[in-house]
Amino acid sequence: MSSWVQTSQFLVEDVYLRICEFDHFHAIDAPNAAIIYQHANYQGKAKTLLPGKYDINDIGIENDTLSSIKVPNDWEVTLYLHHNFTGDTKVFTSSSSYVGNDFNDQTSSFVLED
Ligand SMILES: [Ca+2]
Repeated sequence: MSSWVQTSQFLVEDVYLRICEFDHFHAIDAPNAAIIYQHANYQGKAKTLLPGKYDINDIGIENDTLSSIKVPNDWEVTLYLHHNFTGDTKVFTSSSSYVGNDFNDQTSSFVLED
């Protein structure tokens, strides 16, 4: 916490999260954030998220609707079929315009690692 750089980064993330909270429908591209989408091909409701662990119930997206994801290069996304990071998983290391028949409209929690 002693360096200016760290403090600055926290401020940027705080402002950024406020923007995301405000705009659920038109999520913004950012170099260090992921975007999850309600429909395939990056369509429908969207939510921009920083790295972290998310349960669908906590982020204002309906359960079992996620269909596509945009992530920066080298990120790892793990989708879980059920809440609380349980059930079958599927891992992505790049953006996916369709998460596949096995996970379409079935994700209930997920982890974003940068
Ligand atoms: Ca969907």
